[in-house]
Amino acid sequence: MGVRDVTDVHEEFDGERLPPGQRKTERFPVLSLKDTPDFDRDDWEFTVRGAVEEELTFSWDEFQELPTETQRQDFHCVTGWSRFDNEFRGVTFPEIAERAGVEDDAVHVMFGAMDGYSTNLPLEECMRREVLFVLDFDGDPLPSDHGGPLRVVTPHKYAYKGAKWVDGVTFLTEAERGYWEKRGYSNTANPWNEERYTTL
Ligand SMILES: Nc1nc2c(c(=O)[nH]1)N[C@H]1C(S)=C(S)[C@@H](COP(=O)(O)O)O[C@H]1N2
Ligand SMILES: [Mo]
Repeated sequence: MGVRDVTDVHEEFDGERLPPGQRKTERFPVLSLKDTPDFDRDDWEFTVRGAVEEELTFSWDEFQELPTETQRQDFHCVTGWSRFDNEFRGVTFPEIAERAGVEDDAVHVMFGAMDGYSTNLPLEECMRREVLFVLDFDGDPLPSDHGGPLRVVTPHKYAYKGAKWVDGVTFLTEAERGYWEKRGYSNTANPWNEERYTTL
């Protein structure tokens, strides 16, 4: 199976590969609000809820049955570093959405996580194959500090739009804000426009 290279996503936003005000790093810093949550594969559950035709629940084993793809992606942190060429294997957002059947009135999405974090995006900004529910990073299971066993990545947005330890998605008929979006980080988070903070 090949690797889909999506490191050209910046072209869509008329920007350079390295967004303005970012520094390229080879390291992969960990940024978490709280401690890394414990993962017990027997208790783990992933739910799809809200404005869908069928609410879904996946056990760990069931989630492993979903089709995955491997992509090469860049990662931009709002605190000013970018890490290029990360290889992520995961399930695409559209794959999950299609299985649940998104209702016509759904316009927005909220991601939930095992540490209580949440983050939101408009539906159309999620219905992109590079929005991945990541299982593996550079060929190995995603390290727990980086959100393993499952996290979201959003290479078209600053990385706080990607929930680590993601355990559910809710389709919404009205926009809502997640953890950082309520606390001053930009709701839109486009790195090529430097949408870092909400100006109040
Ligand atoms: N569940 C959860 N997801 C999260 C966070 C968090 O604290 N909890 N931090 C966010 C922020 S602010 C960033 S920059 C990235 C950091 O990912 P990393 O620790 O793998 O670098 O995860 C995002 N997703
Ligand atoms: Mo962040």
